[in-house]
Amino acid sequence: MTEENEMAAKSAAESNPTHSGFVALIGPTNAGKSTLVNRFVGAKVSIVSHKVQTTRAIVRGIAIHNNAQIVFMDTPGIFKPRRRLDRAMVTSAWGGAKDADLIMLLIDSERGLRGDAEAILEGLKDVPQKKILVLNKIDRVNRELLLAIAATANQKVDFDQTFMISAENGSGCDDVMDYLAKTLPEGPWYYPEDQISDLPMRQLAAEITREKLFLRLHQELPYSSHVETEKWEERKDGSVRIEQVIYVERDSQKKIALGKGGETIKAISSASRRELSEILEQPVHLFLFVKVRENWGDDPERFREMGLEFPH
Ligand SMILES: Nc1nc2c(ncn2[C@@H]2O[C@H](COP(=O)(O)OP(=O)(O)OP(=O)(O)O)[C@@H](O)[C@H]2O)c(=O)[nH]1
Ligand SMILES: [Mg+2]
Repeated sequence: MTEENEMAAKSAAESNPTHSGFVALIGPTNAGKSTLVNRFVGAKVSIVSHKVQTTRAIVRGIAIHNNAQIVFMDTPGIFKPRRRLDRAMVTSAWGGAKDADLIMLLIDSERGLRGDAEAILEGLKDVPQKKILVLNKIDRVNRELLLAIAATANQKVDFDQTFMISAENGSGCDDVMDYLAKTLPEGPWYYPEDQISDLPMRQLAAEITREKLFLRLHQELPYSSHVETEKWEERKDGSVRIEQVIYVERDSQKKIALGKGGETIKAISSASRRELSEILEQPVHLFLFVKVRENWGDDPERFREMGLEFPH
């Protein structure tokens, strides 16, 4: 570079400095937090389902917008915990908020502020970071209702801004990104430019299978199960062999997970395999084993696998 070019580059960098920071997405379960993180990142980094309590631990999704690198922390939904796993999930969500530069409260506009949302607003009052309110699923409700929710929430918590979006169809999402890119502090980026998540591939693969399980199984079963990747073998022919274990709590659950003639597990396996080979861009041989482990919900090792603190 000539001296002149170097000076020009330096002054461009000074007038357009990089920004970076951590944004925690918190909210009631099923508000659309994971859907929104995937949209911001532009790839699937966190699993989504129509069921509550899909996300179990914090997933970081990394996006670049203008000259900012924005690290989104997708957190488990906040609800009234019953089991030990519930408590660990809710604790991890509030922990994510504590670690963030900025907190985004995501509300399902159709459900409004009843129940868990009210308790979260109460909890946010004393949180010192800058907070924004994001009303999601605006494709489902009318404008008057949105304005009413925004007014009530803003009376309770001092939000810097309110946005109205649809994580599903993308409307309003660019405005949020513009705001974040200029509001996050100036500073160097935290991650390499091409990194989109902090989740190791083995764990993402387990999550993808867990998503298929959430979509296929019903009642208490999704909540009584847990997936771990046990083996990952790259083969000479360019394919990969992945072995995963689905833990359930009782033998009766194992029967349901397998299904008649194994048809349920086969459907879960082929849906997961298809998505994994798309993500990995290579052929995948997926082997799923269902094991009964009665008290996995009280086993510290399982919590560690998930990236959760074990609550005593
Ligand atoms: N109509 C509509 N549905 C949405 C929108 N955003 C998300 N959803 C749906 O809402 C459901 C929950 O989405 P998730 O992204 O899993 O919600 P979450 O907040 O991460 O949920 P937990 O991880 O369980 O706390 C899914 O069925 C999504 O497809 C939206 O803008 N409009
Ligand atoms: Mg989620």
